[in-house]
Amino acid sequence: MKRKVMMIGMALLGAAAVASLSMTSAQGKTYKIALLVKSLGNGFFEAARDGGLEAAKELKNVEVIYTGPTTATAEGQIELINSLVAQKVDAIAISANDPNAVVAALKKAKSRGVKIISWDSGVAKEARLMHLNPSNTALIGRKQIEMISKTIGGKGQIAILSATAQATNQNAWIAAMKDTLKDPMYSGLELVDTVYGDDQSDKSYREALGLFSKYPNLKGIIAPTTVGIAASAKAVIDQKLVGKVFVSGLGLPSEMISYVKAGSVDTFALWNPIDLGYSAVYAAYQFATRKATSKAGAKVSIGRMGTITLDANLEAPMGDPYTFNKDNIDKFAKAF
Ligand code: RAM
Repeated sequence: MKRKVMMIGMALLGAAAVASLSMTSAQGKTYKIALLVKSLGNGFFEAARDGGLEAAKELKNVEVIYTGPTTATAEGQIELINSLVAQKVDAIAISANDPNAVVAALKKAKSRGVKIISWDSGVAKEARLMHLNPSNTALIGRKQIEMISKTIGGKGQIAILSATAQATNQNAWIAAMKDTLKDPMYSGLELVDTVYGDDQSDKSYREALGLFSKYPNLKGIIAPTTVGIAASAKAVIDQKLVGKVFVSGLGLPSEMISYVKAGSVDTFALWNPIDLGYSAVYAAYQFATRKATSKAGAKVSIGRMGTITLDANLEAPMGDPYTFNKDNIDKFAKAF
């Protein structure tokens, strides 16, 4: 993926790499906004970082600090939250590995004047000013059942291969999938298992192999994670199960293109992660500069993506997901 990013600062923050773009306006303050992700080395978050840097460039008086632990753990994020407070950031936009475990650290940050929002994977309401969902949660869940059902002809065993067991976003999507499965329309699908690859390629790959041996009649895997879907699709090919087991879920077109062409994936979905990172930084800036308020019905600008309205839970979706298949993947794989 070709991305035009200006990285003029690379430093180490604990175990985490930090990319920063500083654009100081002629006069006045530069706002330090941390984009704290679940883990480094994940293409989804790298695309979101590029969107965040784009927002910083547009807003001019923003420095984005992109950071995350090396593995997707709450402990790693807590350490980073404490470091960010010491660095006197103005805002933290977090995609959380656990909705509750990071709350105490975030509250401490808040008491030091740091504005907290969550995006992608949320934190408990008490610890944030708002949460930016990529899309509507129920819709994302339903979509994934629809996709696999269509591919396998509405019949057979399916399994879910998720990220970490505590991930707020995956757990909400899995709950929505289970709700969708209650629809008589999907009575031919049998959900046999849910396993966790922790957003690590090798663990996800091993979990996929485990599913193949435990369920010889398995027809489909839904992986609501960009790491899990790519690892599962590779496992299907390596095990020569193309045509027998199909993988669907949420993935990056740039990472999935070869699997779609090889036939282990028919359709999958995602929103634009660049837009999501852009929107997260833009929204965090609105709170840091006191242009937005944290209350139900309040409107928050997300720049070129428009304006979102906070619901009773102080959440808002960015937009609708896209669906990818062999007919459109070439075009999208160039973007993210
Ligand atoms: C992984 C992460 C992320 C999720 C995507 C779909 O990259 O778990 O939080 O939104 O998948």
